[in-house]
Amino acid sequence: MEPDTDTHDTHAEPRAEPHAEPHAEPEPMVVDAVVVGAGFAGLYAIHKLRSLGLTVQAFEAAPEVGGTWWWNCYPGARCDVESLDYCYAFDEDLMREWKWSERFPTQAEVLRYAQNVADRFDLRRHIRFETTVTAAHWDEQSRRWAFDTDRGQRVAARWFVSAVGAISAPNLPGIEGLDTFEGQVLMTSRWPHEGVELEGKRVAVIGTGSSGIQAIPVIAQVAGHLTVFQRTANFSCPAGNGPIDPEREATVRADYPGYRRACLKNGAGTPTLLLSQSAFDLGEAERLAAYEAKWARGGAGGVPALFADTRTSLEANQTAADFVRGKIREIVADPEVAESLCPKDHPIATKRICLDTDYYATYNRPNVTLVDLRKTPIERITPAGIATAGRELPQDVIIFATGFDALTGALLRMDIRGVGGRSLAEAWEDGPQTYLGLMVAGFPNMFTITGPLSPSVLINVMVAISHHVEWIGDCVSHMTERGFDRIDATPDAQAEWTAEVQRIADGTLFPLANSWYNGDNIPGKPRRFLAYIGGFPAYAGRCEQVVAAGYEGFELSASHPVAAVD
Ligand code: N01
Repeated sequence: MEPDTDTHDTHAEPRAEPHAEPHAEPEPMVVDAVVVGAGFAGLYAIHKLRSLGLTVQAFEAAPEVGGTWWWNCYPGARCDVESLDYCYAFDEDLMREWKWSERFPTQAEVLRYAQNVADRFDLRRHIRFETTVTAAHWDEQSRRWAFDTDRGQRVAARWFVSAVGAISAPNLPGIEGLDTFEGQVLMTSRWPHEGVELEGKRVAVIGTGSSGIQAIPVIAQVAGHLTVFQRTANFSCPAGNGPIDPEREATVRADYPGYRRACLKNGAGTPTLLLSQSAFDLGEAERLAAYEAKWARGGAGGVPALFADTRTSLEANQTAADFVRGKIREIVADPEVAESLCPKDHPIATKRICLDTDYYATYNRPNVTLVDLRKTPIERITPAGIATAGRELPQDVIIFATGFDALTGALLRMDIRGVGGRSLAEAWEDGPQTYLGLMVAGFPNMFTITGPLSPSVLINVMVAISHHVEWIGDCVSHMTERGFDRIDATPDAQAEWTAEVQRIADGTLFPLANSWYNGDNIPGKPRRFLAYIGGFPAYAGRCEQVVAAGYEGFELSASHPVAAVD
């Protein structure tokens, strides 16, 4: 589908042309708000801000809407939140009319949903596709942000809404010799939309997180031989995917808004799964039966979702971890391979739990080999393949499923400069600091949807996105009605929030894992827990309190004297 780049926001003047002469200094286009990114966060932000009467310009690096669901079209890509939960709730007609086909939607189906939303609400005319925002600089005098793009556009806006995504900046590890490889190199996070011929080929997958674990069983069905290079064994539970259950669908649809409101009362913004607070509230036989039933039913959160103390007590955690390790040993025929696949270096669910379809059984196929990098690390990539432990494993294709520079990566890849020209990179030298994950002190009028230190990646992200977009919309309305044109988080409020997020995480087992939640996967990234783990209701309650107390922890001001408004 071709984007309509010529039908831009009609209120925005003067208009910048997409391909400016290299040395020309075009006048910036002035709009009320710039939205960076046109995934689910960006689409809803455009819709919301436009509905407030604001002029909006959005930029999107991809040629289409959908964000992560555009880029991650690798074989087997699928959402691990149930389709009935993975959708917007702001429009009842949309909720009623859109029909999902499976319990867990494929990437293609989620992308179609995003495209449908863009068309239904006529959002494309606000978006410049295939355009990356390279810089955003705050100008104190005009109280506006000035943006530059890789296509030479210059835009100025009062409001800067970042919708860049929490898990969107790919991580390609610098493995020696990669540039000498004569075969094809692919990344799950940048999969070619025209598809890739893997039939009969020698394929290597590096990485066994959610992306690798989804892709491996599907690739194994077509590859001549698949070699999986595993650095850390990961816990995975069955997704239990299938056609959507008509009975459940009918129950949810009977009162969809009510169902969503009920979900918001749960920590993850999805239907509650907890059987009990503690795994030890049940006797051993009863607990095992509960784990068995959950394993058979599949779905959200896997086995660890049954008891609250899986996240906080090593003993409770071990009961779930042992159960899953037992399943791996049952499923995988070769005991040595099974042992390599059994995670032993982190408590279960302290790295994001994976949901799979036939992942462990895939290792019983004659055309699949597991290379345990803990025993035989990758030495280098050669022109013909991958060398480990003194032998070369020839490959036609190497697929990197090596994850993302999560939460901070996409923001830091732009040159963002706030008050006094201070860069975001400088401000976050020791790790991200934010107030509520929504704003960064010293970067006025910049909102970060699902930003660092908000619940974002720990809850149903559609809930996280919707909450942030609505909070930002209310804030902008509040300011506009009162004639305010500048809002900034105070350094004190930010410091308190940043410390609180870490303190709550330190009360759980999460810091025990080497994971992207802690920034461990990116060399040199400061170690800090990157998301608020206190659950959605507590977080949303806090955001509400802040507003009720007159935007406590924020400074709101006007460049001109304003009349009092009740
Ligand atoms: O990335 P990951 P992902 N040499 O970081 C390995 C969401 N998501 O794209 O663990 C060898 O989890 C790395 O090893 P280690 C979801 O939130 C959702 O899979 O660092 N290996 C790990 O095995 C998820 O958590 C969905 O030791 C290297 C893997 O690469 C998040 O995105 C689907 C390496 C990376 O795993 C990220 O998932 C997909 C190296 N140099 C993703 N560097 C669904 O909705 C890294 N690795 C289902």
